Amino acid sequence: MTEVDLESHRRDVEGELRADVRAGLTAERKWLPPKWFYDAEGSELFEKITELPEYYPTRSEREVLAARAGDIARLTDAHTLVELGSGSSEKTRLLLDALTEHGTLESFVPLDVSESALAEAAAAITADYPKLEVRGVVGDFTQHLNLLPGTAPRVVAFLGGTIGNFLPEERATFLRSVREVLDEGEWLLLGTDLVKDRETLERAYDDAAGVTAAFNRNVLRVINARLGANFDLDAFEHVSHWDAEHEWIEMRLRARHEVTVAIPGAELQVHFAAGEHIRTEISAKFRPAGVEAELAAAGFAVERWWTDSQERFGVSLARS
Ligand code: AVJ
Repeated sequence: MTEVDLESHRRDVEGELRADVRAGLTAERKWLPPKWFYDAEGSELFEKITELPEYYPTRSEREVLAARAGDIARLTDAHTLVELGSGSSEKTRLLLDALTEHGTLESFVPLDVSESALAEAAAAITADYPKLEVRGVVGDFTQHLNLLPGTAPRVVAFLGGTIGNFLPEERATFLRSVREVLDEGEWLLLGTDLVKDRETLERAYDDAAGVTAAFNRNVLRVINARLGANFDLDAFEHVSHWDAEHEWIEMRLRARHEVTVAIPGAELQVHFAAGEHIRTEISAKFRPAGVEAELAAAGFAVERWWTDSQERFGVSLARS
């Protein structure tokens, strides 16, 4: 495989995990941030999720990007494509192809918390786009936006519906911080999964093959590995719940029976009552008017709004 240089802004991963575990597992209602799913194994499990029959968002978004990549290239004249939470960058190739053909693109800047996923993606893109400058950044998109390289005009792509992992207030803060690092006339390309019936949504997060369940439990394996904890993964049941009031999917790990877990690396003992759960992820679903309003509140003007043929997933192209 091609070797690539990555720039890393993740300085104290153990310390960050320790702080998150202490905050989340001592709370009245236990929770953990979803970014800890994505070690090498978790990133691979997520790639498998994207291929599941029940998990439609990846296919729906790909349909939109395949149809609109040429429009995106023409409208933006992008010199730099930045991708936040890039993972495998598989769908991004549609954008790279269109922007390369359009003739403006100079560099690609994928940013991800998973060094393994990023290294693999950056190497594959470097090999397949020899004229492109690829500058992978290992980092957290809530912390490391101000360090993004590349010449203007830039397009910041935040795809897959990952914005749905934020709570509404965090979302507003995040969108404003993206707007702040961009100059006037630069772009945000945002993927948002749309509100739909409960069954489709809950099944997308609870597949028959159990891949999402393994992905969910992976956060416990990460805590075991990094903080020396003794979570028994079989003691926790995977739950996918559509919260119709907040319009988000909530993934939970529910204790099948009473259990006490030791987490030496966080100097913590955590007690679970039978049936008590940890909220491990929210995945908010959107309505078109809501997306536009949130982008406007952050200082973006939506220039284009596209959906797939089944109107399951929306993609906004917004201008700073
Ligand atoms: C990568 C955050 C977009 O919320 O749909 C998939 C993660 N979690 N199945 C999503 C996920 C469970 C995914 N994102």
